[in-house]
Amino acid sequence: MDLLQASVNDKYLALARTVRHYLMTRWLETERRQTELQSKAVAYLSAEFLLGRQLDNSLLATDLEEIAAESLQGLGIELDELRTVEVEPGLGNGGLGRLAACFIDSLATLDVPSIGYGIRYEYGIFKQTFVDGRQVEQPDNWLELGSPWEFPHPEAAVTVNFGGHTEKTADDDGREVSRWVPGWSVEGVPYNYMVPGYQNGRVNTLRLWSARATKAFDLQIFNAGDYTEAVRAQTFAENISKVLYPEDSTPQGKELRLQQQYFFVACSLRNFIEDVLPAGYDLHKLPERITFQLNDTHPVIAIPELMRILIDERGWNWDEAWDVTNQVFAYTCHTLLPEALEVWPTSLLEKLLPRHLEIIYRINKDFLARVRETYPGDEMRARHMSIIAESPERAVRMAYLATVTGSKVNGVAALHSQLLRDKVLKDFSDMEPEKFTNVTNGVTPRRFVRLANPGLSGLITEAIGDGWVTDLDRLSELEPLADDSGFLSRFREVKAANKARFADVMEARDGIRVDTGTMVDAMVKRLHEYKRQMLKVLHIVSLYEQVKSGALPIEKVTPRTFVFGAKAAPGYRMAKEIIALINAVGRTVNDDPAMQGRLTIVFPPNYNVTLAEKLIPAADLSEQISVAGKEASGTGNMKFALNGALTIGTDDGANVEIRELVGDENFFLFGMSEPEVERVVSAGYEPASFYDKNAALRRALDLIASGAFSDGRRGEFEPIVANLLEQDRFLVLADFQSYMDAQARVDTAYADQDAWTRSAVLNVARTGFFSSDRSMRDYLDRIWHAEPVSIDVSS
Ligand code: 26Y
Repeated sequence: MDLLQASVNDKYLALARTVRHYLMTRWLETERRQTELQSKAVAYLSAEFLLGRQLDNSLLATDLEEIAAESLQGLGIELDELRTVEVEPGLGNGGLGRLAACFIDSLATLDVPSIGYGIRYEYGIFKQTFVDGRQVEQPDNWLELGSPWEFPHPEAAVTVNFGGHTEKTADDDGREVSRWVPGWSVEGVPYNYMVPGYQNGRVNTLRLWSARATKAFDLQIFNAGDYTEAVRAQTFAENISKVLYPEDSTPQGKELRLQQQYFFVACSLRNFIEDVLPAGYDLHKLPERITFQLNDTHPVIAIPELMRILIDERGWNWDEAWDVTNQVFAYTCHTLLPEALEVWPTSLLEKLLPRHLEIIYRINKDFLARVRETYPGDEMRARHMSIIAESPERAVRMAYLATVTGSKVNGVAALHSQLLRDKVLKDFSDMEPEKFTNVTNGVTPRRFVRLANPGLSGLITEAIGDGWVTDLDRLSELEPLADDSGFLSRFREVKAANKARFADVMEARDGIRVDTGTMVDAMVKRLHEYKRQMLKVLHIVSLYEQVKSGALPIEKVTPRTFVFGAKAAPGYRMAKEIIALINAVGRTVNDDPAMQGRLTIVFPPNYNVTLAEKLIPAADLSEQISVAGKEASGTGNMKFALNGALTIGTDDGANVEIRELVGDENFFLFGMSEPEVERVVSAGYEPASFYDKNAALRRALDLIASGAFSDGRRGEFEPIVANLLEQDRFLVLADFQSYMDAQARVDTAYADQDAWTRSAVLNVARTGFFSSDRSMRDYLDRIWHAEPVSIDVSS
């Protein structure tokens, strides 16, 4: 095509194809090496991979950025313009999906043979828009303009069965065996993505599955002459990979979701066993060759699937199959909310996966026998530990199935893993303590420092060299520079430039004005009551109320830009109300001349990885304010700290470890600890008593209830206020004063810019621990026991 006629998208696609072509040789070489060596590998099974844009990451991994920019310039094309047209693949909800993306980046960079398995959703996480301040969801048609980073392999499609029934027959030796007679099937088509290591010549694979109707299915109906029915069947099959479920933490017992889970897991196991392993591989040796890491319970149906393959398809006996299955799976739990633990009704499993249900029953029977042997006469314990729940309906507890089967079970931060052992999975940990371990989460420094923050990266590299990009502990060498005034002022300049860049993005993206002279105070994460965006709202409303009532002179208010980014699950009523409230408060406060632009609220819609990369480097303050004991880890907290924001946070998730590392004096701790929360709740928490006792809190809540943010309509936010006064499950009111006090300390600290910048530098210097490279090393040591294999780059 003629360059003059090429659209920006054409040019972007051309560049993407050039870069991927360059990576291809390395990809093939990586695969050749693995075929030759058959080293132990890791398969990361995850229903979500929240990848973010690919072009920048690929240019960095290949070190082609400079060359690309120059050659494009020669053609009169700006690389920066091409970057911005890429639509990010939003194939995840939030933390869990983004973590998977960080992990595969680190595995490739550490030279570990590994493969990611997931679903190629045609529609990713919905696009969030606001209409009158309320969230309205739009489909995310991310494939619309073409997707240059994927390689479809329709010729390698695999068949996945569903439904039908089981039959009892006898095997050759006359033993009774069960046989699955499926009712219907679909095909899974693999789409491969390259996962390049950072400038090391390794390119691993991410294999995402897309569903389509089977030929047999088509043919059958074609022969029956029912065209309409044939097309309907097609649609039915393709629905399986159509859309990412946007609920997080509230599992919906939806049949389609179970279909998705089994679909991708069945495709992945079959692909690994039949296509990745060499022909004739002795599956008894499987544990030497692979660990299947289960990213939460979403892929746990892989456990009975492997048992079924070994027993029904390979003719193994139960004990042999169990022995291998036991060794190849490990399970990561990402939650502490009891309501977030997935449970599948046996009635649904019976209908969709009858043979798997039988296998689960048998696993449970053997397990309960072990429990009774260990704890004779303790029937209560056996009932509690059963993989099968009996009420409210008979259902399979997927977390228990994973715990019973997995070689290891890990939580995602030190506190979280401790709470898993002490509470959520206590009986299991008492019985098999050595099974439980912790691996604190991490984030990839390539995307979230090197790419997102070129200014800071340049400054760091100038000071300590560029080794930090793959060895983030080396950031500690920056520590002495926290007392170097020259370094501090350059650090401040970088922050200022990042704020200017963020302001430009906000203007271009949403027409939102950001005052770069203010403190950027950011709270970005899914909207959830336990994360407590409400607490932040009460802080803002209270400041506003104090200014309006004359209690606080406006000149005393530290100029702040409060940035919110948050999607609510479409069916989560209260979360959506809170979004509406944030926007309503924003409108009122931003438009009030009395505020003189000192307090500004910006809530860009559709917060995603791409926006995170612009916001995080610009932030001064990171809000990590969940009620203690509910946020498993958090990973945004790590990204902010690494980019030199100070944290205001509770003693929750990985905040605990961040604070330990950066030091109390560089962290604004507030709120009840987890044991305190526990005590308050069991003593019978009465939120209204805090309202009664605390005048500032009362005034803030009354102001919301008065209609001040809803054009006088008093009922508008009544559900929120009533919920806080009557229930307040997440202790917002109980922590309010402590939070206000901590925010006052933030203001005081921020007033001394030298001291603040020093703290910011120390945050960077002391948080190298949170590299996902370190997380991967921990998984390798504690769970996977696989070794790096280097790829010869000269080829
Ligand atoms: C079952 C379905 C409804 C479901 C879908 C997505 C359930 C959960 C999720 C996602 C959970 C998630 O993102 N959890 C977060 O995982 C992060 C990575 O470990 C943690 O940092 C974070 O604290 C946790 O909330």
